[in-house]
Amino acid sequence: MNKKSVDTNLKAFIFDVDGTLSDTERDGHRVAFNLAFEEYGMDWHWSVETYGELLAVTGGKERMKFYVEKFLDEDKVPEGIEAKIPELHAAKTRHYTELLSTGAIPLRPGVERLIDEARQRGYRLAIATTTTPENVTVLLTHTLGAESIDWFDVIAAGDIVPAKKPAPDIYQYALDEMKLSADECIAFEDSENGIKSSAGANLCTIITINDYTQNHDFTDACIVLDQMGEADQPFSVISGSSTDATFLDCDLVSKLHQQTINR
Ligand code: XBP
Ligand code: MG
Repeated sequence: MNKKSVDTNLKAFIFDVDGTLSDTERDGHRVAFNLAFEEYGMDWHWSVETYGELLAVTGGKERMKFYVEKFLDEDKVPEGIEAKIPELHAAKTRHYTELLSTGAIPLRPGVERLIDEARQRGYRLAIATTTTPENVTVLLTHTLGAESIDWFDVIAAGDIVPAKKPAPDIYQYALDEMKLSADECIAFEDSENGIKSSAGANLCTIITINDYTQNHDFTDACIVLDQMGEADQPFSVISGSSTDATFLDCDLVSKLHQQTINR
C-alpha cells in the first residue's frame, strides 16, 4: 500500500481479551469455575455445552446469578447463594490466574505479531474487557511479559463500569481515558456481546471467531475472520471486506478502518 493511502485518522487499537487475545473460555474460565465449585463442596459442574449457553451473560458473577435463576430448579438453589457469589468468584479468579500462570492458555495466532507491529508503527493500544482486571495482567504477564502491561494506555476491565458488554460502557470508558473519538480507533472482538458493545460505542470492529462464537451475528463487523493468521498460517475470511492479504497486519487494519470511516 503506498504511504499516501495510509489512514492517518487511526490512532489506537482496542482489544477485547477473552476469545480475542486468547481462547480462554472453554479450557480456562470454565475449568476455574468448576474448580471453585469443587473447593466449596458444591455439586455444580459446568460442561462445555452448558458453559456455551452461560456465555450469553458476560461477567463471572453475573453468569453465576444467571445459572441460579435460569438453570437450577427452585429446590436446588443453595441457601444464601446470592451472598456467596462474590466469594465464589474470588476463588474462581484465584484458580483461573493459577491456570494462566502455568502458561496453559497461549495467545491466539497473530496476536503477538499484530501488537508488536502496532507498537512499531506508533499506534496506541488499549484493552476493553468484561473480565476481572487481575485476569488481564496475569494473562499479559505470562504471554507477553510483565512489561507488556505498560504497553496499553488503558486496561478497561470488569466492574470499572456500571454495565458490562453488550452495553457500550467499557469501550466508551476506554475512549474517554485515551481522549480519542471512536473514528480514531478500531476494536478487535470475538463475540456478539462484544460487537454489540464496540459498535454501540461507534467503533469499527474486526472479529475473529472461536468455537463458541462461530454462529453469532456479526452484521456490524467490518470483517469476520477465523483468526488473525500468520505468514505461514493464513486466515479465512468468513465475511466482509475482500482482500488479498492472508493475515491481519497493520496495513489491512488501516484499510478496513478507512473503508468503514469513509462509508
Ligand atoms: C469475557 C467474559 C468474562 C469471562 C469471565 O470477557 O464475559 O466474564 O467469561 O471472566 P471479554 P470473569 O470477552 O469481554 O474479555 O469471571 O472475570 O468475569
Ligand atoms: Mg470476548
